[in-house]
Amino acid sequence: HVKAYRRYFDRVSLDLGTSEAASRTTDVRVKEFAQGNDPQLVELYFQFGRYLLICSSQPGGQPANLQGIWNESLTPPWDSKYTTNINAEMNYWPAEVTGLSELHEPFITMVKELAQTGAHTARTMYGAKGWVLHHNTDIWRITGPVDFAASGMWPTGGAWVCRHLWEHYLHTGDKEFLAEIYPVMKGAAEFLVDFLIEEPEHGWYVVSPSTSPENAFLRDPGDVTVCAGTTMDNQMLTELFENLVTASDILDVDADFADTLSVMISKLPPMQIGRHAQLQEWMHDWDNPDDHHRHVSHLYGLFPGNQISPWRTPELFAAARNSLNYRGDPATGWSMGWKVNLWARALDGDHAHLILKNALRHSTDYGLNQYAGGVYYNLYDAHAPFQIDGNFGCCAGIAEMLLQSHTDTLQLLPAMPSTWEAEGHVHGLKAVGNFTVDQDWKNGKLTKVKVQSH
Ligand code: FUC
Repeated sequence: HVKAYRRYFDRVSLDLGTSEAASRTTDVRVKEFAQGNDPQLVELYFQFGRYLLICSSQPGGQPANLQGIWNESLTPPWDSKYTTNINAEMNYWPAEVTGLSELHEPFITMVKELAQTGAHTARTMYGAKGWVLHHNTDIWRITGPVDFAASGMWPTGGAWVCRHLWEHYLHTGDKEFLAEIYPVMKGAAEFLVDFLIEEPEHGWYVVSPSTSPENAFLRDPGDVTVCAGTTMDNQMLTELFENLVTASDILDVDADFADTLSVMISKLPPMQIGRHAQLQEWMHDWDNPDDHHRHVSHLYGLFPGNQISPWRTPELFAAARNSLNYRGDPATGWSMGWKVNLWARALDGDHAHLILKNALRHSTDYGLNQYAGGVYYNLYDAHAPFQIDGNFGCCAGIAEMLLQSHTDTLQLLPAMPSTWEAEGHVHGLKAVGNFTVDQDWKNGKLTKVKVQSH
């Protein structure tokens, strides 16, 4: 076992410094983390996340599900499946950046299989071309709406899972792989092009009906607003269409379809800033600053997407930060995993670290309470009971605090919290363009950087 996991594991080494707390047992360290000084626990949590992916996502097997492979129940929460409006994707956020690229394979294969079952659903349910995925799938690769009607009818899962195909290409530069997955990405776009309708006010092309996953602007518990043209849908469609235009150019195929997509991009609703100086979650200015919902879907463009950045879109960047502040810090396990990444992309290391403190709070909740966050003593993430996405989200978030490469640049130590500054290193993180980056620092300043191109 040691030999098998070390093969992948040893590619990345992280040292954030070790304090006296590291000599205590894990239960004590978890209980004391928020008050004390224990940077090594963050390092452990990061490496534990990588270890969990190594052990739950081997090439040729199934992708890690809501419990990875560690479900103990015959009636687990959400059937221990794959929720595709955040959770399944979050499991794979660490794959490329933390040097585990080939462990992305089970997820990528699942996407190829979803393109087959999803073509049937697109045809029979909507009379549409291409393939569709709603908010959930399972080992049989179901693609129709399930669970609560409004949550289940979100029709843009295909765009989100396709981002993983593209990320794998970006991190490996493997053009044969790009040629292989191009038809899958194209099929996802064909469905969306077919599905888009023109809204009457501005003439924008919108996905309708849809949702901003699981959220509502009118706050009755359990409500989900069914509407048109949500910000997340627009961001995901823009991204998928742009990636396809780039791919068609690289592969020298489908110039006509690329032209269609370019026209479509220009007709999608733009991201908008609302009356609370927030990035609007919906096409209309409906956001409520007291909304602390766990999903932060409209911030997709900040992370995992790259449409919002301080130098390309400074106004939207400021608005996204405001939205993040309004949403608040405490949340369910995976939601905090997302927020670590978002604060890292907002270039605020201390805030990202504050979220980590909340995420590493000890959870005493072993029942069925999805609002419980924190971790158990074995460092499994609590979304009571255990849900593994929070482990993977935080793992990716810690990497994101130390290296970013989503804007055609390498950002070295972009969101370093003051508590880690004394001395440390991170070696082996991977960047877009197939680079391995080693960074050493002292007193908050880089002392050595090694960038290796593959
Ligand atoms: C989404 C989330 C829930 C839970 C479920 C598996 O529906 O909103 O919190 O994580 O997936």
